[in-house]
Amino acid sequence: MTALTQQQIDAFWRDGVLIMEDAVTPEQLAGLRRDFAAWVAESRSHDAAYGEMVDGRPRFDLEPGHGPDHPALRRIASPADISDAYFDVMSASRMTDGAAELIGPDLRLHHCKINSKLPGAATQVKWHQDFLYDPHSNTDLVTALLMLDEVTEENGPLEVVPGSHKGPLLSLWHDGVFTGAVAEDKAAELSGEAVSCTGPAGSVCFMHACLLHGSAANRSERPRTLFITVYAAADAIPLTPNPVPGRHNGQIVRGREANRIRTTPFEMEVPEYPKGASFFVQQAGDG
Ligand SMILES: O=C(O)CCC(=O)C(=O)O
Repeated sequence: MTALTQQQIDAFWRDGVLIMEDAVTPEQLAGLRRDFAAWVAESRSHDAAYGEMVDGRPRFDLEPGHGPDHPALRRIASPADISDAYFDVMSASRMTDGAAELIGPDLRLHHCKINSKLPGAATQVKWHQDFLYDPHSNTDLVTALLMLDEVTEENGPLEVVPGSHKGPLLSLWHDGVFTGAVAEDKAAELSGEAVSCTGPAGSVCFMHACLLHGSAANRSERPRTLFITVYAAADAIPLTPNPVPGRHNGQIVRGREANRIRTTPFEMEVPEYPKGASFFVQQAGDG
């Protein structure tokens, strides 16, 4: 049995976005929520970003105003590195099946993270398209935003502009400065066209990498936690270093490796060259 109907697949390619309920089993959802609750509890004893990713940068990011009585854990990088529950859902869930049906059959993990908006959290995400953060040799990338809590209009849902994945890509640079977001006049225009992606806990929102999206602050008393996994078709070659390093990044999670040599800049395995060997091809007559 497939995870998605042909109608859902067509809707994804038409709108650039699709919500699928029951993307994980109740046991998988409980495992994700259990580990997240433990990380929130642990964050109470920290007053600055902590933990360590594979490149040495902190894994756990705290929002300004975080404290022991008011935990504001904002982001966890590559949770699949430190939790079997997250690794399992990223690699072997109905969510993984759905992603493979959209851009597979051969599917690779690009990166994963948790974005959390605890009650009252001020965090907003400005309008952008993921492809400009994760450019590849083709656009067969899908961001899967799995809802660990019910997502409503009030707790800071993802907002998208359906159809915007068909282009253009809007620059994140303004007056020579990288702002990470589209221009402010454009953002105001997009807010008028936006649709919220809401759903019960356990739903996933599949979003095309070129879709314009953002999200507002959590105005409610209820948390909004998303487990976000970016999947790429196996033949999409990353053109820039991975922004969220992780030890499973680049791993094939469905199907098989594309028939090419991997050259992901930050994860490239450097072969051992025989002594005296050079990267440069010797010209005839060079010696
Ligand atoms: O956490 C959110 O609401 C937005 C996530 C997002 O923009 C992204 O993953 O690119």
